[in-house]
Amino acid sequence: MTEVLRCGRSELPLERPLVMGVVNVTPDSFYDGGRHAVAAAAIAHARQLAGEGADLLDVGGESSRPGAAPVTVEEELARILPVLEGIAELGVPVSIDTTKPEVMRTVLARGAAMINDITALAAPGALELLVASDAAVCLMHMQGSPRTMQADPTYADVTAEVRDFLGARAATCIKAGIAHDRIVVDPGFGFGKTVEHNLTLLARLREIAALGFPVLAGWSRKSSLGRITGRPADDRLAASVAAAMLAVQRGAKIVRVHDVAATRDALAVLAAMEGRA
Ligand code: 7PJ
Repeated sequence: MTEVLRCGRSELPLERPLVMGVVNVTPDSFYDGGRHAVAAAAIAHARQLAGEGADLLDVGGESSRPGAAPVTVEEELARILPVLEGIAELGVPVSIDTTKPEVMRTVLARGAAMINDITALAAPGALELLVASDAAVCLMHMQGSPRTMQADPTYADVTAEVRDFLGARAATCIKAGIAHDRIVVDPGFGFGKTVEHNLTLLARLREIAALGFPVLAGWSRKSSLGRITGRPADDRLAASVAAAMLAVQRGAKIVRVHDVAATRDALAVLAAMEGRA
C-alpha cells in the first residue's frame, strides 16, 4: 500500500485519513449573481474549508449530478480558473473535478495537484496529459453517463465489477508511466448505482482497498442518504459524517465531503479510539 500520495509539489502522508473539501463553482438557480460573484463565493467557501482543516480542495465547474446539463470547455475554465488562482495562497493542494482533456491541460499548467475524473481518464488524450504531469489522479467508477446512469443500474456482482474496472484502469495508468503513488481509486458512490449497490460497496470497501491504491469515498449529502433518512440534501450532515466514518473504518484513505469541520471531529474520535490521537 502507498504510504504517501504524491500530487504535484505536495506529498500527502496517508497514515491518517485525508479530508477533501468540495468547492463547487456551478451557478445555480438560488445563487447566480454573475460570474465574478460566483467565483468570489467559491473562493470564500474554499478559504473556510481550508480553515476547518481540509487536506485537499476539490474544485469543480461542471455538475455531474444525475441529469445535469453539459458545459463547454470555455465555460468550465471561466468558472474554475479564477478560483484556482484565488485559492493558491491557501497552501492546500487543489484537485480539479473534470472529465475534459482541454481543461486538464490548462489547470495542470497552473498548478493543479490532482485531477479528479469521474470517467477515470476515458477521454482521448487525458491519460497522456497525466503522464506528462506530476499531478495525482483519482480514477472513479461510473456505470453509464451522468445523464442516464440512474435509469436502471445493473450488476451481477457490483463489488467485483467496480474493483476489476478500477484495477484495470490503474494498471493502464501505470503502464503508461503514472507512478503508483500518484493514483487514487474511487468506487463512485451514486454514479450508476442503486442505494443497495452503494451500501454493498460501502460494506465491502476493503475489497476495493485491497487493490493497493488509496481509496477515495464520496458519500457527502448524496441521494442514497436521503433515501435512507428521508431528509433533503441540506439536512444530511449527520448521515454524511456517519457514511464517511464507515468508509474510513473499511479502508478509505480520503473522504470527499462538503462539511470538513464535522468530518474532522468525527475522525478525531476514531483516531483517539485507535490510539492515533
Ligand atoms: C464524486 C465526485 C465522488 C469523486 C462528485 C456529488 C456529486 N468525484 N464528484 N467521487 N461525486 N471522485 O458530490 O454529490 O463520489 S459530484
